[in-house]
Amino acid sequence: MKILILGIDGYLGWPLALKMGSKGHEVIGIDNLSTRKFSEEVGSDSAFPLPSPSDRVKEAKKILGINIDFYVKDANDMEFLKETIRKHKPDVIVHFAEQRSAPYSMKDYNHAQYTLDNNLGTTLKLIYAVNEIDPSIHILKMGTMGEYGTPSLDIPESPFVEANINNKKDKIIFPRWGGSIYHWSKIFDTDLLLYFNQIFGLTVTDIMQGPVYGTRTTEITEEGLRTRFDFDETWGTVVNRFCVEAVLGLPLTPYGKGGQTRGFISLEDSMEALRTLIENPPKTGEYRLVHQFAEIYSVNKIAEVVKNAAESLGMSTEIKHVDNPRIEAEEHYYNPEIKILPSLGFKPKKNLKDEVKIILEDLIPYKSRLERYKDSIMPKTKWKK
Ligand code: USQ
Repeated sequence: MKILILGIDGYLGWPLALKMGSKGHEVIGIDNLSTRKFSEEVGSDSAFPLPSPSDRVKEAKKILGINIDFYVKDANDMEFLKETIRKHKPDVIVHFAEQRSAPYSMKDYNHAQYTLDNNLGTTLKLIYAVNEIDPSIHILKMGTMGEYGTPSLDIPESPFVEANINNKKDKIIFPRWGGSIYHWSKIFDTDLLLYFNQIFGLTVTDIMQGPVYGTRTTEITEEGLRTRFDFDETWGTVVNRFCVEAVLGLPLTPYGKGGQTRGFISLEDSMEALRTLIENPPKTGEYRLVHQFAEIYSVNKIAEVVKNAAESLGMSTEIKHVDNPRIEAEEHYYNPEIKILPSLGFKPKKNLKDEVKIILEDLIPYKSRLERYKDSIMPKTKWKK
């Protein structure tokens, strides 16, 4: 298959390029390198130094023998996007080219506005470009489990539910309630995809994924192939952040009560799930919503797992609850359905406990590099000023 990845330079984009290339698929990618720039903006950097795009491509060729076409361009540039689709004629376009941080989107008006402009702008351009050039191209879009918020209802793996209001029945969209402007941008993306699936008959997989953790995939076998790894308060996600806190001897920081519960997935399992969805597309003209996570944990449980793993490696670690900078439920019901990936034969192979140990071992040699960015770790971005 020919796969075009929008956002190929990111935490998920790069390992997906390596995975799909290693499986014999043709990989083309676009990235404007914005996450590199934004991480610098908040005084941080990837835990592992990142090669330049051209060096990444060379390493992939040298170590894995794969060819990747990497364009340092903006997927939010309609003319370039159309030119690339026309030139390469992909079977599937993976859309990761979005600002993916909740705290970044909540810093101030400018960051909120950028998040909405960039994320919705790119999705809308992709929809119109695909419709104009070849509406049968499969759009595989990264959404988030955070589109639902934390309702006191089971979360069905389907965009629609049957509602009964005043004895009248109709199909309605299952309620969503984002926990940040970033999460709202993904809700609006879903609305656009649902609408244009009905109008243009586009073929769409809309993935609701939980937070991803980890440093490794089957293909990341050498330093030159590593993907970025963020840990600062803006770009780092909870498991990866706790691992860096442990390595630096800082307390682990559950926000508030720490009962916030999410569906987590390792980097390797996320890549395998994506491969499964790419290789098993929906029927032409179908909109398919997929839940993508492996294990459900609370933030408190994650802190405990990281503490135990760090102690088994000889580090002394404490857990210190800090004031929650976000506005979110700190204790809640959480029961999302998951049936589509298992029905396609996908089974997660990794678990949090084992992976956390590997993350810690991978980070230890970079301790002095991490020290340089220590000031970016404690939460500063408050939802309500
Ligand atoms: N949290 C802590 N302590 C920390 C960091 C986070 O308690 O030091 C808590 C947060 O308050 C939140 C939970 O951990 O309740 C998850 O936060 P996170 O920063 O790991 O993840 P989030 O901001 O929700 O966003 C991340 C990715 C995003 C993806 C989302 C999936 O950045 O791109 O869409 O995970 S989900 O969480 O299911 O919406």
